[in-house]
Amino acid sequence: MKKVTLIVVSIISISALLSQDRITTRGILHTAASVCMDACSMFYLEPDPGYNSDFITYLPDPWILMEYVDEHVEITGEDVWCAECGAINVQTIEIIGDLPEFTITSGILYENTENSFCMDGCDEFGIDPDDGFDFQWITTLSEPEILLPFDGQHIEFIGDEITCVECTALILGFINVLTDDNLLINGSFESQAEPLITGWNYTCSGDTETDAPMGGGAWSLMLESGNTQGCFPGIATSVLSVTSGPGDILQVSGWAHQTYNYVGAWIKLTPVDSPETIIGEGNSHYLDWTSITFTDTLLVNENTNLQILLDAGMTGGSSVSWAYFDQIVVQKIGQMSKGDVNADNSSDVLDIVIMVSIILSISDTTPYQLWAGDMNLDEIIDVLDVVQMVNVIVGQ
Ligand SMILES: [Ca+2]
Ligand SMILES: [Ca+2]
Ligand SMILES: [Ca+2]
Repeated sequence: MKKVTLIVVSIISISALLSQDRITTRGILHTAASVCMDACSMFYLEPDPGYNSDFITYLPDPWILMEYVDEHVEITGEDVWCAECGAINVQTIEIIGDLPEFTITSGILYENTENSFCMDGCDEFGIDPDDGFDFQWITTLSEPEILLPFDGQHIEFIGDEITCVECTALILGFINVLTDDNLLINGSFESQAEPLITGWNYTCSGDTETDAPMGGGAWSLMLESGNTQGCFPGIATSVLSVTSGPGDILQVSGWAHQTYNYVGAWIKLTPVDSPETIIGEGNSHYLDWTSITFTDTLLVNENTNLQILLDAGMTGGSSVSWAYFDQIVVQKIGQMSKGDVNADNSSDVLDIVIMVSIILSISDTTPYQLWAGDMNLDEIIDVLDVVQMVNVIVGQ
């Protein structure tokens, strides 16, 4: 009888080995309430974004894992099945830090084209600090082209302090561009190298993650795609800090990437109370960070509260995908006015000529022309608008 049992066990372990892949996971290790009364359910992992929550064990001696409790760890292992529960059986476990210790400063970056003060080339760039921050030299170790695109910009600089022959300087860790006229409060999902989610709402899962494009600092938003058999839509929204007005020209820019081919990641500008009305949008379905920019004129007749809507796309069935977003910037870059039908920044007889040709159906009407020529806000252009336009010109 014993012999037979042994044979059965060995067959199970061979088939298990054939189907097992090495698993890597990350998160905070906790002790678990023993739901299964076996060695598999003594510990569980509170996972980092993108990883699964699992029971964790080390079958030869689970108690060894006590020293990793409450630590942020990376684990490799294999799936095992105990009497009642499954777990990941640890092969390697390592305590990992969230981010190295960095020095953080904030201010205007400039290239040091004056004589070198340091005689060791460590003063290639400087930072004119904001209140509350110290002056710092910044070195690229003779690769200034890395920082030249940010020359003159207001940035957070997050770097390692190094000592050269004569000076101390920071070398590059991360740059987070601070866009002072950004109408979004928290478009980079961080402040001073700490993750920040302030100002954003989601429908499904979302969290900050250390994956950012150049100029986007250290953190981005990792947003779960919608799933037709789970939570959807996979969106996050943030309301602009000021109300937008008729004719405002808004430029939206940002970075996005997907983790699964053929699922998109969209940045959209919509009214807060009508998110299905897309004022402007851009998207990426690439796995690498992609820059997205679009510009739109707000063709409305009343002040409107707008929001940025980040859309992580949609998958079906068991597919899971995540989209990453960062450095979302919304700027008002111009203003169009009622009456300026030909968009030359003045209202005059040339605009009336176009309005008349529209009324006589001589020319097609663009959405902008319809908005600009509709002086009396009744959504058509007719002689009443021309009369009002004449009054405006005569009254100037
Ligand atoms: Ca960021
Ligand atoms: Ca005009
Ligand atoms: Ca009208």
